Amino acid sequence: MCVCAYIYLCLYIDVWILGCSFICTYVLIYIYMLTCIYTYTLVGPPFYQQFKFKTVAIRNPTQANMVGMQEFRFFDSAGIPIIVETAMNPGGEQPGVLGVHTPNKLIDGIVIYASEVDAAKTSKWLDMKKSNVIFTFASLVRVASYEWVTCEDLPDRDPVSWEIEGQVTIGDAWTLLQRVSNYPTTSSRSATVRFQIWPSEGKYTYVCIFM
Ligand SMILES: [Ca+2]
Repeated sequence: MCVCAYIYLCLYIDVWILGCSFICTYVLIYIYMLTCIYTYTLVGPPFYQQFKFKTVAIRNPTQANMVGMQEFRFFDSAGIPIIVETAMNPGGEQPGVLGVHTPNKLIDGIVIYASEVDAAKTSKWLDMKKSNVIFTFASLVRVASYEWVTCEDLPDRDPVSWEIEGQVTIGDAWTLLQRVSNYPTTSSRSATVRFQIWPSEGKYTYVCIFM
């Protein structure tokens, strides 16, 4: 019900039927606004259990034959990290020693900085096939934003175009949530790149107050 219609209804009931004062009307309007705020704060990111990161393009494919990132993180509307259960890379092909640059390195919380590069300590995902990374959560989650961390070396491998898709339950169809094209990914090493895929819930509360 719109605000004007609601106010008119309150006036009609209070004044012409119940004989109440206008104060009663104001109380009802206040209750209505509280209800409205409550309703809007329920609005938020939809639920998904899996997310897919699809590499569309890397910075310099003529100089690099693979994509790479050090970390990938998801956050709720309050900016609180949401723990990923697994990160898989179906069809991917990692270079070098088997098992070193697997997709689980994206969610281990380890970032190696350029100043402390040690091949034995690196914890990054590399993929010569540039195939999709599937992030799975233990249950349905509401993701509002995500971020990833560039590798400690070779900016040519950084993603500059990608897509994020969500899946409600494993086996369902994927829903495209965000398409990023020709993003000016920083050339800084071990740098964090963050993106919002759902507006903050605070925005909805703000709109409601001015109704
Ligand atoms: Ca890592």
